[in-house]
Amino acid sequence: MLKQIDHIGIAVNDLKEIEETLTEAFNLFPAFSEEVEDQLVNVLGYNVGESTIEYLAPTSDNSPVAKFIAKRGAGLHHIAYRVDNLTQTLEHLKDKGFRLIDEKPRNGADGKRIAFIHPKSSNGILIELCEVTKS
Ligand code: CMX
Repeated sequence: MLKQIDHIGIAVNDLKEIEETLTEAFNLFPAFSEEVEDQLVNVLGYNVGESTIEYLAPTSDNSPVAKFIAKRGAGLHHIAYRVDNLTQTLEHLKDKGFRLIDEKPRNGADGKRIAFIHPKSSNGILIELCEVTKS
């Protein structure tokens, strides 16, 4: 059902600082940078080999990422798994009794459709499921 780890999400206060550090340390440049209005975050995405890291900064005090940083500090926020059919995967999890944050796919960064499983239902780790829609 899971194809691969799509990305790791890291909550930060300041994307500019992250960008400067990664450029200075590794000569690494972002693969994409965008605001995801639906999630109240700005996202800076890096590809490292076959892996992707998304740095997330809140765009409002109401952002889930702002609440996360206030409560737990900056750091690992979620793991995202890629699936073939997100709607079907959500139905499967719902049938199994998992607590879903999103019962239907929403728009995420990098043109993907995304949905989250509540961390209370997944051993305290926030899991994102995502489906790649662009070719
Ligand atoms: N990982 C693990 N646990 C988390 C968490 C995270 N990222 N975020 C919150 N929690 C925990 C809290 O610590 C808290 O646990 P305790 O009750 O044991 O203290 C519990 O979840 C409830 O947290 P809360 O602070 O009361 O916050 P909310 O209930 O308002 O929201 C959550 C929590 C997970 C439902 C909300 O953050 C959410 O909807 N997340 C999904 C969307 C999201 O994170 N979007 C940003 C990224 C978007 C992107 O990648 O594009």
